[in-house]
Amino acid sequence: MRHIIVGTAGHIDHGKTALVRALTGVDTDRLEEEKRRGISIDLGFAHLDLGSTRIAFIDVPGHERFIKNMLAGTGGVDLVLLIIAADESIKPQTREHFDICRLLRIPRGIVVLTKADLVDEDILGLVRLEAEEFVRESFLERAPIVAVSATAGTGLDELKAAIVALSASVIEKDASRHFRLPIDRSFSMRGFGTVVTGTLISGRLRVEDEVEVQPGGLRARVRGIQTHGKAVDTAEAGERTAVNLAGVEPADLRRGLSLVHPGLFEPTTVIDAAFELLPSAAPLKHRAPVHFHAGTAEVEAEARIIAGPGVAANSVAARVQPGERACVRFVLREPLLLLPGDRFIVRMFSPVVTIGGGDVLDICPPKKATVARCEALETAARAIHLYVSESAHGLTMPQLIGRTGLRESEIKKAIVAPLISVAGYVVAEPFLAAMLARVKSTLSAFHQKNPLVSGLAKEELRSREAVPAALFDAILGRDKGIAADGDLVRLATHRVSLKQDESDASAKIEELFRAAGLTVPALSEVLAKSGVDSTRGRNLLQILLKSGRLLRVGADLVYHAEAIAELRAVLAPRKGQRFSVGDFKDWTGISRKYAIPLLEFLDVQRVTRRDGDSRIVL
Ligand SMILES: Nc1nc2c(ncn2[C@@H]2O[C@H](COP(=O)(O)OP(=O)(O)OP(=O)(O)O)[C@@H](O)[C@H]2O)c(=O)[nH]1
Ligand SMILES: [Mg+2]
Repeated sequence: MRHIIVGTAGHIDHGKTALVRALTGVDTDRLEEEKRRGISIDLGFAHLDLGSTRIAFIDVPGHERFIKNMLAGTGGVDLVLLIIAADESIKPQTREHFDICRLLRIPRGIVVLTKADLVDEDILGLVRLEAEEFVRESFLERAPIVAVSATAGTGLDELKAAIVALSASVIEKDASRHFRLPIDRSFSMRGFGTVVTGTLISGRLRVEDEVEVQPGGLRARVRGIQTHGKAVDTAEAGERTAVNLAGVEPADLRRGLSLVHPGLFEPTTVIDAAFELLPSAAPLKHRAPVHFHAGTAEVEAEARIIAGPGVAANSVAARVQPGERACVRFVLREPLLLLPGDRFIVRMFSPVVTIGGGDVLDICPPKKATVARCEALETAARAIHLYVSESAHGLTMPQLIGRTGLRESEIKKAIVAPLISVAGYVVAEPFLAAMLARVKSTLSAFHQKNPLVSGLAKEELRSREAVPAALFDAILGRDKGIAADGDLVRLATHRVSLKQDESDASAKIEELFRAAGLTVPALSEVLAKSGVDSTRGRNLLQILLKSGRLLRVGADLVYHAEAIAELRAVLAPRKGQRFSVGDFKDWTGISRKYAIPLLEFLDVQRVTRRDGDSRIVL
């Protein structure tokens, strides 16, 4: 089954609703007020199967006061029926609806001349010519023009055939993309609870899925799905979808919100966009207040013209001229869920008329933007490169998905030189190179100043660079010139080299400990005798400890390795023997003060094992 969404468009009273009813048998004017006034106010929905094509009709109101509602229905349309009443020809909302369809880039359509029964052949021929002229150089230039009468039933078969023929060229919306459902209705249904409807513009939805309502971030569970009035397990992109939700109240939901998969996207209040001002509009001024429509949503916004050649930044004199394209920032009064590539429509405040529309380029732009930057955003790979270069330390895959709306596989394709993936971050090579250069110069200065210290604390280096620990480790690991030794980082070439007086002192310290054997001297005493100042003395001690010639047994207790070897030799012949601290003192002549820390040290070394009050020689 092929699914296509067919929307109506056209001036009030031109027979849109009557045509949908003639085609489907459904009167989409359901509201009491619609029936009373004989006009459509809100969107109407009906469907029809033609062979293997399932057509969902979205009937829109023509009244200029309800363009807002018309816009909420026109976003996901694959094929538009541009309705022109044969007895009235082209009227203001014929133009405005047609402009909207062009700006939203609806890809195809059919011009339908309605109420053909009310005019003679000559007039019909004339209106046909006017219609041809009207759509010249637009997406409808070669579109079929079909004359119909909803009352007489003429032309309907020809129209159906034209719809089926054109639907063959509809590129189906992509079910493999991220799920998005802009809500166009929400209500409560007896026995079901909360229900929302909308055109599933991308991805797919399954019963029992968890969904997120954006903006707002509420979570809900999909209790049931209907498409075309039938319960289904899965709805796919391109289908009109009704979703029964558990966990949210009807009052939490309304037209303009979207359902998405949880945790992927954040709403935004500032976007940069490629904007097109209609030739019929007045020049657009910098900071003009506008109505911004995207998907089923509408918010008030301020248009800020982005500086470019001939346009000074934030200049009050900046203007977009009629018929021109420009880069424009929209500052939204309320957050909206938008993604790059979304189409939008802009309407003026007074008079409230459609003045233009465009493509969302960036949903999280930096404070200052330029035309060149906006232009770079038009290809995904360049946009990703830009986002990564502008970020503090690269972006993760979830961040890139949230920023671009692309799939992981598409983003991966865009990760080409100079971008690379490191520890879950996409970073730019120049950023890595600059960081490594900084780290090396810091290390080199540090070694120069502290030749006796083997390295600088990694955490100190990392916090200077302000990057996450895993990323920092991976970046350091990429450079053979840097050696990480536990928590210390050094240049790979750095060796602690002792000057003559230092190596004398080092030998002296070692000798003092060796000579002391198990009768351990106080540290301060040894350092005082070393002949160098206490800071250097402590550094030398560190080096000796690191080399293994001295061993740290307690906080202030150091033994020469030979003394410990001697102890092991005392214990070795007693393997398996149980002994007390007293025995140990007898065997070694060590006082109780030192026996305890030494035994604990030996426990750790697995020379002995503590067992209750006694120990066993291992
Ligand atoms: N004679 C004749 N009258 C028609 C035909 N189609 C619609 N009408 C009449 O025209 C009037 C308006 O028709 P609708 O279908 O409500 O027009 P619409 O375009 O949906 O109007 P809005 O939704 O308010 O923009 C109604 O009184 C219809 O009966 C037709 O083919 N022939
Ligand atoms: Mg109508």
